[in-house]
Amino acid sequence: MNNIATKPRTKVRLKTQRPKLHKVILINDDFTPREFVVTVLKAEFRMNEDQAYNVMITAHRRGACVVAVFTKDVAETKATRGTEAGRRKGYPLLFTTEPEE
Ligand code: TYC
Repeated sequence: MNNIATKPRTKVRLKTQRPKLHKVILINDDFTPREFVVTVLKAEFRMNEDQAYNVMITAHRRGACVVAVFTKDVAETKATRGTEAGRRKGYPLLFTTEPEE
């Protein structure tokens, strides 16, 4: 076969498939104690005291703070677990998720 006629002219570059990441967002409220928010962040998101305090105080001051990004399933599970931890204590603590751009 004629090599010149059959050789593809464009190289196919396969892009690596990466799952879209989702942000877990901590929402401020007026009722959940600061220390409890820190405890939940440490337990559910494996943060140390300083990391958890900084996320908590940022949400407190600005209204919300991105906690971390995960695949969709993990983000939703962690947000639900964090929200439920507050609910068990009667607090309105809320974690939401949204896809990253
Ligand atoms: N605003 C709360 C308080 O003053 C503390 C708090 C911070 C609650 C962050 C929720 O996502 C939150 N006790």
